[in-house]
Amino acid sequence: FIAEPKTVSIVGCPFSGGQHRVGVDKGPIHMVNAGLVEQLRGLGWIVEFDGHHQFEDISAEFDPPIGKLKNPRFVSKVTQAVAQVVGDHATRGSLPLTLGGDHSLAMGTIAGTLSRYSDACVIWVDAHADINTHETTDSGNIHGMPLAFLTSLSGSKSLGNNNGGQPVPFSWLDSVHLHPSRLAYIGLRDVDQGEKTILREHNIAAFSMHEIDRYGIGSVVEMALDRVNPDRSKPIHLSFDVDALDPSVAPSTGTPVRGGLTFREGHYICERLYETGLLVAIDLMEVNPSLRDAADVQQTVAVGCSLVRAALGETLL
Ligand code: HAR
Ligand code: MN
Ligand code: MN
Ligand code: MN
Repeated sequence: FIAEPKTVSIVGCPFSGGQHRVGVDKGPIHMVNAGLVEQLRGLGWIVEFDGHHQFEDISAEFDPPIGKLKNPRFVSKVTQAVAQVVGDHATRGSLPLTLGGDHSLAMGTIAGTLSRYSDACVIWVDAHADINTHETTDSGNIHGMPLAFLTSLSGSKSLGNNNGGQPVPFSWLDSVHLHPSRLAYIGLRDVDQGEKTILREHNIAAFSMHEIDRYGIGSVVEMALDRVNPDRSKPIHLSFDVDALDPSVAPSTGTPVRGGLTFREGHYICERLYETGLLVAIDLMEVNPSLRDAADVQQTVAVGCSLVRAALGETLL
């Protein structure tokens, strides 16, 4: 789907409004400063990067919670802008690579992908399922909810219709719908009770660390593709939360969970998806350079860059 010579467009998203820890907005800056642009050029890509996005802030004073949802207007506005940018890059035949920032951004990136490729499927690599609805969320942090909005389990209608004459947050997503049969998870190990019910009721393809232990990562990636892309013909959006990796591999992230993917398992997923020739968009999310010491930050940023290179064709031989 991506035209030759291949162009990748980096969408740097210094955004942290979908959760409460400061610092995750600095992730994209660190990854670019680590030399990501040059590294991707070294793989033969034409790399477009014209600076990180500047998001117009909506301060908390003007963005009180709606139900349990925190910063709903801010997250909605930012993700809508991201959807536009990602959709524009995809429409021009370039591959959008979005660097986060917190995972609520995926509402924007996946909506953008779907605007160009309506039959796209999503491979979501994460310790978490990020499919809490406005009702099931405990934290109210929207980075735990993007897939509920994308699959229309939550939406503007579930938030009521009173926003002081302004559009209700997320009404821009009303027309967007990712069918649950187009979503596959790899790496899950911290799934909330309400999310487990959703995964079961919607028969969503979910491969946890248990399945990886049992079948190995090679089989699991094929099993995931068999569910969402059986004849290997549909465009693929890869949304990679760096906390899918074990904290010993990627320590500097907001919600680390032990028992995660090894360095190789994470890279294998990226390498195999590149190899399909079907990748049309990539997200690399939740790198937070503020949480740990300099060595841990450097390690996490480096592994983030390395995952992106693997997804864009870097091979071992
Ligand atoms: N499930 C929890 C919640 O809804 C935590 C999930 C958010 N953590 C992430 N997302 N990093 O992948 O708040
Ligand atoms: Mn996530
Ligand atoms: Mn996560
Ligand atoms: Mn919808």
